Amino acid sequence: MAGFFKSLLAKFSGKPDIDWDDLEASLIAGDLGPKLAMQIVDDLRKQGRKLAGADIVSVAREHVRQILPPPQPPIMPPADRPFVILVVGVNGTGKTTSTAKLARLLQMKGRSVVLAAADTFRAAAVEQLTVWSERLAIPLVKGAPNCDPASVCFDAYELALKQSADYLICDTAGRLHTKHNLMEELKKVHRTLGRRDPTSPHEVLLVVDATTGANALQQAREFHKAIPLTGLIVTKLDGSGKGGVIVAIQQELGIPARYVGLGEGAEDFAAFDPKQFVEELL
Ligand SMILES: Nc1nc2c(ncn2[C@@H]2O[C@H](COP(=O)(O)OP(=O)(O)OP(=O)(O)O)[C@@H](O)[C@H]2O)c(=O)[nH]1
Ligand SMILES: [Mg+2]
Repeated sequence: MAGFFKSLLAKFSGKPDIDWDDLEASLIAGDLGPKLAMQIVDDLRKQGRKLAGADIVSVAREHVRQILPPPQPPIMPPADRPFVILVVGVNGTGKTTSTAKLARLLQMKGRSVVLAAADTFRAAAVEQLTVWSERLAIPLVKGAPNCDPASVCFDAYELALKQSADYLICDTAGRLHTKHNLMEELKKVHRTLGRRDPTSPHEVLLVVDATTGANALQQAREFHKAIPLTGLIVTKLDGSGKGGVIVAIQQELGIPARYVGLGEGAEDFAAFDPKQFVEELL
């Protein structure tokens, strides 16, 4: 995906005049969202001088830089409780893979993790996480097929507490944000995780697939209405997705990107770095 700015530069360099509609369309195609696209175009037009491709890129970059906040420290749990991360999103965005990758990342930092397989819908989903948990040697709590995902999360919380684990990460089933009953189920999972510690879950991470572009913004809006999201995991940035949706979601909803998925391998995962994103990825 790297190269959105590069493609802008190539497209608008060496032209006698800027085609403003074309520029706005290109910015929207980069998933930056119509609002930001308009702001960037307005800003450039106001300059009232002859502009080169490099000017377009530097103005766009500056706008993006101002929208992305410096990484904020998350809310911390009480000292004797696990830090709880709830992973949510629509089907197939990369929740289970990201749950495992995040567990691995924390494990590499010397932290202990417990996993909850709260996708009780599909047997294959539990198996998928079981394979990861065995590979990483991380305890996994799972329930009977079709059992209540909230009860799996509750049991996993108890285990994390008992083992004095640093983190509990709960993988959930993919759900369409338009399905009312599934969103109610998610609210119950959220409430249940707060039973022993009202500050839990400390992070609710929405997993969005960068290749779905602007659709991810709509998913973020709807999930955020159901349960308060604290951050994003943006996956498949190794594909055709440009990652502009990170900027659009931050600008409209104030939800920051926390992690990025850069491939299918366990190591293709990193904490989101706004500076690197603006300078290299976008
Ligand atoms: N290229 C690439 N593939 C990814 C990335 N993250 C996940 N995938 C792939 O996306 C597919 C779906 O990943 P899952 O983790 O099963 O997605 P999920 O959100 O748990 O899916 P459901 O549980 O069915 O909703 C798998 O083939 C993953 O290997 C990524 O960052 N890059
Ligand atoms: Mg899954």
